[in-house]
Amino acid sequence: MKKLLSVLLVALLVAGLMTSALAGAADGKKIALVGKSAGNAFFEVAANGFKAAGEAEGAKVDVVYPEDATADAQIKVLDNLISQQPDAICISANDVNALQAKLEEAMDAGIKVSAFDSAPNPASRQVFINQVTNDGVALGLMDAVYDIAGGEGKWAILSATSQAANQNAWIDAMKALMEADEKYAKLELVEVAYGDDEPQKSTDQTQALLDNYPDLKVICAPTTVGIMAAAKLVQDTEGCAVKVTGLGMPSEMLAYTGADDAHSCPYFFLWSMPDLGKMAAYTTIALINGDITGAEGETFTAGDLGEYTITKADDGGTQVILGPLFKFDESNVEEFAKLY
Ligand code: RAM
Repeated sequence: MKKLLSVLLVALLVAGLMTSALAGAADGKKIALVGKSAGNAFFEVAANGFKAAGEAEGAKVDVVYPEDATADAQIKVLDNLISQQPDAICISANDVNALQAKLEEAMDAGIKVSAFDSAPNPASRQVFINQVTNDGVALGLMDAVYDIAGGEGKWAILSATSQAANQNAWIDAMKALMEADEKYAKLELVEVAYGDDEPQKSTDQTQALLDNYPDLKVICAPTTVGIMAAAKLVQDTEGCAVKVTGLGMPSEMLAYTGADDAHSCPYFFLWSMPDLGKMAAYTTIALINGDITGAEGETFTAGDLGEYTITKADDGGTQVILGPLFKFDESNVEEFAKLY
């Protein structure tokens, strides 16, 4: 009897282990996550969230970075990935159109393709995981520039690369807002500079803006690499009255954020980084499992983030929107810096 009981117990245990091992929605699936460039903490944090969610569902997640923040370097990465036949590729695009042939090749080979953070054109993807609507980002940044500049004066943008799909979409939306709303009429955008999401180039471009426009009031950097470089240079430049805002990581902006003269950045924005990675993972898994195809109107459950509906994106493709823009200032930057 005792023996029978222990055999039964072992059998139950094995069955239990087997079901828990098989319980993931992505058991045995291979997913490749492709960032814009290596060495950018933004992608490392996003990848951690993606990996944790993907692996909890049983997937094997490979995080791959191109040599630099260009489409060519991403094409090399994609070539290599396609030959490995993962179940899905989720990519942050360095260019809107240049990846199309490669991503179509991937989809033709049966690989599901999603994009996060920076969207390649609609033909290049099945669905885009968008952190915040383009208009939401643009309005947040424009109002910050307006507020910090006191409603008038010269301001400049320090962007990532000139081809970056996400930054270009946000900058276009900011320009459209300036045209559409009289409120911004006294703000003069003097230049859009490109730091290529490289710290040194971003610092050099900031220095050039300071040199070329002595009466510049605000630099808006819609890139975490750019804002950190600009905020540091401005803060380290004695007597410099320029203020910096844009999109940043709290951990990278902690030293520069404050309302007083000693700090170069009164406030800046981003979104929930852990949730972005998680959301991208769940959306990609939903594609793999056929729960969604990426068509407008489809719904799916993104783990504990809840239910999401796929909507039409500004570019005519489809997207899922994560949520609102978060504002970080001296009241909360320290707390969020512990997270990302
Ligand atoms: C940089 C990258 C990324 C962008 C953030 C805000 O890290 O360019 O694509 O979303 O900034």
